[in-house]
Amino acid sequence: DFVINLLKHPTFLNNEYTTKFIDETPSLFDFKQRRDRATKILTYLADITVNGHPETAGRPIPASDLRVPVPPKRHNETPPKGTRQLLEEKGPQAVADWMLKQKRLLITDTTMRDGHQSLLATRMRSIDMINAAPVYASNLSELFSVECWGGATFDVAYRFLQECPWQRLRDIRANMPNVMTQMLLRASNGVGYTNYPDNVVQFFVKQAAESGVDVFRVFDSLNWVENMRVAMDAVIDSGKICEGTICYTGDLLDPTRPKYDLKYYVQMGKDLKAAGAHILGLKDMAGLLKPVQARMLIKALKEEVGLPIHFHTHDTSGAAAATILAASEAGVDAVDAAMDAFSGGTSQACLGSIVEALRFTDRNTGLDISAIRDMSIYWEAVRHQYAAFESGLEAPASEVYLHEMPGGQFTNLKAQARSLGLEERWHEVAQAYADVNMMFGDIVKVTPSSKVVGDMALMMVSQGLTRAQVEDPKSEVSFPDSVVDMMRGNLGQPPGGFPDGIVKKVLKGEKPNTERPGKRLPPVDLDAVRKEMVTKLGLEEVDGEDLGGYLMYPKVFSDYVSRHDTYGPVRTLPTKNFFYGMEPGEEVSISIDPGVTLEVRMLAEGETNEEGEVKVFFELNGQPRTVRVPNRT
Ligand code: BTN
Ligand code: 3PY
Ligand code: ZN
Repeated sequence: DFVINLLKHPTFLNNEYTTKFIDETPSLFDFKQRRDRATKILTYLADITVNGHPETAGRPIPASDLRVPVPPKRHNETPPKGTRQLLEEKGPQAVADWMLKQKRLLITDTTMRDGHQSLLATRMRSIDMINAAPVYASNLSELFSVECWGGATFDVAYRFLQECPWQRLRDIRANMPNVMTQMLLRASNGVGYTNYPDNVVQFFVKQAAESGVDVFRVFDSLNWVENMRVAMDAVIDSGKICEGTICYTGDLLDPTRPKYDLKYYVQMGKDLKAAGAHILGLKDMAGLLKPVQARMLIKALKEEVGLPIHFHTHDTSGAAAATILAASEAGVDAVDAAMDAFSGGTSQACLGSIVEALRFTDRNTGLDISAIRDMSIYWEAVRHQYAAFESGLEAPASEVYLHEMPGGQFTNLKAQARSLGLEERWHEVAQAYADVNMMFGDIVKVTPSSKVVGDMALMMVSQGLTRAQVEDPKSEVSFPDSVVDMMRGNLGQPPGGFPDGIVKKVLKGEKPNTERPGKRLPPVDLDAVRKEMVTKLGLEEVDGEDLGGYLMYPKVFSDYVSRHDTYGPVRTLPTKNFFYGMEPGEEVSISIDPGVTLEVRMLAEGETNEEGEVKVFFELNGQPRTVRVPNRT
């Protein structure tokens, strides 16, 4: 076994072998561990083959003639230098200065984060991203950045995909060394749904920077700059790019909602600049910014703040491209778009079409349109594998201007409504969502404040309550926990505070905390948490990445560890097999480590015995292997 390991090791294969290599490569002695991992993966494949994946049950099935996603050919062996080299060599301020000097419109590709978060309930697996990353490096090196981390992807990776989000980040980084990676950070809410103690936020940012994030888009779910400083300072200290971000809501020309007008946004932009932002993010999470307003807003921010501006929007209304082109004319520096196959609807606007629209103009993006087409053909095949997670939004919807739901929440809330039997009453949910917003004082709705509004709206529709009934001091209403939490001040304060009436009603006289939540949260003893993880989870050692996972989501992370113990590194499975198992006669190659590949052939499924167990017969690297799993069907 030792010799076989040696012969297959990439270092040996590359003729870089010395005896020191044997001393320094304990994995050569890992054959027992590897056999264990193979058994675990076979157990997973057997279980899914027999019982199906719990998440795809009852959902649409991918077409039987599913095209295997094959990444396009790379145009070069050595990727050209990109924005990452600029950051590494000259630092974050140099990147910001460079942005201001560009004539072209800079583009961020969101396919690997917001694209699938908004279209496929965040279910894209790492393997489908890592296979694309080298092609991005070679063929799309003119991109400003690739958004591939943060937001909901962190939690979903552990919780539903049984994989480590940090490893995803490291693998993308290693395969795409020249384009900056970008993440979405919910300021003091980290990548979670509640404010964390300051030292947790600081630790998380530091680890994310070390593991490979270059650009941090930092926003607060109530647009409270005060509550963004800890995260922004941590990003600045790490030497990475701090994109301090304004969340856009409402309509800045609507005379009935004067709270969020041009003056408001310009002031927030100035505050973010004063707080140290290198770039000003403009995050239109619901896709509400209209072309005329975009022209006004971008122009005012450019003139009065002076930072490079990075604009993010969603295409729920169908009008995102018009807004992006208006923003481009007004001088916006960078915009987000998703590769064609992952664009439109609740996702971003179509990247290829924006590139085409600007071609032959003075804002030509410099991206190779044929490389985009080739890449999108790959993404199309990837998307088809996730048919079970499609939301089925059929057409653009101007209703978004009524409810103002973020693109990343829309499909989720719809699924929640379905599970409560309210799918038929979706338009009532949309109206209730708008009513709740006004009842809460017209707030920014973005994770986590959007979840609070959604919880309240669903409750009102399912219990048949109107806004007037909820607000009536004489009626008895039991509010969702998340609403109580927000009114207590645990997510911070919106501009002007929450209306007194609703605070009194929700808190039943309890006094809210209107200070920054982090000010009251005691620091977490990180060493004690590491020790707790060793004893509770049976881990030998706890690195910063695992600690970061546990600090954000103790239960989700613990469940991930215990499933990993049973099923091994299932992130290495092709997506089709991860969700649907194998068919008799099917063969797959599973690369569990660089240079270590399992060749698995599924032979047959046996009968179920009296104990309710099934034998599943495989060939593993040519040797017969049998796995027994419970039959739960
Ligand atoms: C997940 O993280 O939920 C997906 C991977 C683990 C699912 C396995 S499949 C067999 C077993 N039965 C379940 O319902 N879950 C686990
Ligand atoms: C997130 O926080 O995940 C978002 O996408 C907000 O828009
Ligand atoms: Zn978004």
